Amino acid sequence: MPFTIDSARNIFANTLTADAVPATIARFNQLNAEDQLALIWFAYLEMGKTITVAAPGAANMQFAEPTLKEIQKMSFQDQSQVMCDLANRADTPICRTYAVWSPNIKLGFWYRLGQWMEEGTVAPIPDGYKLSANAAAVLQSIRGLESGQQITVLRNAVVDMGFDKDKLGSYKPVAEPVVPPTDMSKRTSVTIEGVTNPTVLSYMNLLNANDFDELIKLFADDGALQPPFQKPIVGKDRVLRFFKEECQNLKLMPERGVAEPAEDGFTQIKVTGKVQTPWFGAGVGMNMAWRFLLNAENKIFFVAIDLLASPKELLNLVR
Ligand code: ECH
Ligand code: GLY
Ligand code: GLY
Ligand code: GLY
Repeated sequence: MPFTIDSARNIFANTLTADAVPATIARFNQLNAEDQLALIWFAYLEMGKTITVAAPGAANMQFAEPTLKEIQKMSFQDQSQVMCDLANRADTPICRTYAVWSPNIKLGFWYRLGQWMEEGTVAPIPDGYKLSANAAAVLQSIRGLESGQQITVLRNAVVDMGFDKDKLGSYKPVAEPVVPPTDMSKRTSVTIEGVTNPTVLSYMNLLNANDFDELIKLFADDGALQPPFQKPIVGKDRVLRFFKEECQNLKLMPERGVAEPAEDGFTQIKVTGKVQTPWFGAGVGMNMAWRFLLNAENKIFFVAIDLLASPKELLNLVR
């Protein structure tokens, strides 16, 4: 039977992903907005003691600037209301504006609000705010996660805030401009123990170089990419848009892998290694797997990117 995107999702099915992340998010989503905001505040402050977040670039901040200015002028009470509205995914003008921002713009927006809350120029989390028992339990679970999982929980919480995009009808997504690809003379190339497949090696090298127009040529027309904890993004146009909107300046550091023939002349390849986000650089190495399914022409029919349950999973290359 030929592969479908759905059946492709099951290759290397015994890959252990970090289920603690969606489980924590689900519990977080049960909390009321005040608790959600206070919990993130406490988690963010605690994490800041061991890992450093990079300031967002100006290119990133320009889109959030008008909304930030608007919030700056409000009373503390109105500021708190805006933050609760975002957590509640309410239908307000600010929540609608926020909804269409790329993840990096949303993160930059909260980064700035966090700075102002710390300074005391924007409504802080009330001194001595006491988390509910449930919120305290969720915070305790977050403390127990490895840093790559912690930042994924925070990122997902931020991405999910605001009005529901799917209820907007047609809209224009707002993302930071695409940086030019790295100059040829400055590019790096990875080596992967156990994998010599040129498509897989080019995938890593082209993504590291922000060369999305070349990267997308590695995909089959009906190819798909599945980001961590998400449904597959299907079709070259959509995948290319995702690369340009959400995948700039990543650092992929694959370590090892295995390649095996599959049905219909397809090849399945699993690679494990580390990934860094520009927000935390070398401070956080996320333990990742890539599960590739290549067609007979060596084009990517499917690739899943998984956040792994533990560093031990980096060595799990069995089918
Ligand atoms: C304060 C209190 C009130 C509420 C809020 C606050 C602010 C919170 C802030 C949080 C900032 C969090 C940040 C998190 C960043 C996380 C980044 C991650 C990136 C992961 C990327 C990966 C990429 C994988 C991929 C690979 C591919 O091969 C294909 C593409 C792709 C405190 C004010 C909210 C400020 C900055 C987790 C794994 C490898 C799939 C992308
Ligand atoms: N500083 C990380 C970013 O703007 O993407
Ligand atoms: N957390 C995976 C992504 O950047 O979409
Ligand atoms: N390539 C940017 C970084 O992760 O440091």
